[in-house]
Amino acid sequence: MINQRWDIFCKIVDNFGDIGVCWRLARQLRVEHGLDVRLWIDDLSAAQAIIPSLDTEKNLQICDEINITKWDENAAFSQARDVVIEAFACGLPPRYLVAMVRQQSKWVNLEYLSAEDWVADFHAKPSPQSYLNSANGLTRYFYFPGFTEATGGLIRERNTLDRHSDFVRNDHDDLKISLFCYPNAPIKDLLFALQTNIHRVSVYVPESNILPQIADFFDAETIDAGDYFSRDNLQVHILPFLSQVDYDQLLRDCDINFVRGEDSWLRAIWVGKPFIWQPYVQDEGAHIKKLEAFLDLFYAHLSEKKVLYEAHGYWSAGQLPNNIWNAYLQQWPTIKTYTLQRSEHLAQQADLAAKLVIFCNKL
Ligand code: TRH
Repeated sequence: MINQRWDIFCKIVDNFGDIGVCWRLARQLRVEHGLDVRLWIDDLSAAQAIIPSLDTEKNLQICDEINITKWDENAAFSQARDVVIEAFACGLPPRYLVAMVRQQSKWVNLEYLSAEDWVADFHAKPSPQSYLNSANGLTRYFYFPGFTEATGGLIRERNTLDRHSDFVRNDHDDLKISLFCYPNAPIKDLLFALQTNIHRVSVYVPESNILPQIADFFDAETIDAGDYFSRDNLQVHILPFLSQVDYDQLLRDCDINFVRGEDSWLRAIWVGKPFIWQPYVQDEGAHIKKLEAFLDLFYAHLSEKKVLYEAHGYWSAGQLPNNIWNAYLQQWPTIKTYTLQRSEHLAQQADLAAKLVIFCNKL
């Protein structure tokens, strides 16, 4: 397995999830499995938020032992690698497919994470391809991450469950909350509820597209990283967009984490603290099915789970009544104990990178 050469193709569609997942996976394949990984990225400027050392002017470079190649139509597609990971059905360049046929590369499409039941039925299924001619020998495999043994597993590095951190230095006994969500979340409802909380609350907000809502709540004309606002029992700290390592630490330090999409969702699970997840909005309410499937799976063994369904449901629907939030807070100690146990239980399963390497070896 050592020195096997892998390619990962990443198209940044929207937000940071695509590159966030690809970067974590690339690093883990390199560090924990010794693979020679090349990561193709179509939008280096967007990727720089996740890979701060990336030079957006360079088409070829090495960051953290990963070969990064700018993916545009002028790129050299003549050398395909042993294993090719197509992230989130991003579509491979036709000239690269020609090289894959020559190399007889193993081709895996990494899918989005979902806790829905159908995932296990579709995971690892082959789809013979007929590019160039009908029998080119290429087969594209669907690789579905997931929460059960019958799926492709969850991204989790070796040190993920190391819970020590001191990112947020806060001497007070405040309730600490991190806030990362989509702009349609009821951010002002949340801030209003927190303002009237009986204990002090500190909210940490890494820079993202929700800052206008926060500025609006505090009647601020501008808002930037480093700003601090307070009203009654609520303090809000605006942070810069953090490195993944620092973001993970922030999650470890907070008592409640609001997370979104795919990668921050998973990190919130691994830190074992209560969290509220907002799924990425999809057509025809597909994200609500995804949310319900996850709540059913994750809180399966919690008897008092109504409050979790309500808090998540309202958060995704764009309003958060005070009584729902207060009910959630009342349950918080129970949710805290449960989340930690559930996180540790899930971490007993093999992780995605380990399963992916075994899967590709067997192809
Ligand atoms: O940015 P996202 O909304 O990404 C989404 C989802 O992945 C969604 O499933 C996908 O369909 C869509 O993109 C295209 O949320 P996500 O997945 O949590 O990704 C955010 C990444 O940013 C994650 O790797 C954590 C990282 N991050 C930091 O590194 N620093 C920060 O300060 C913050 C807030 C996040």
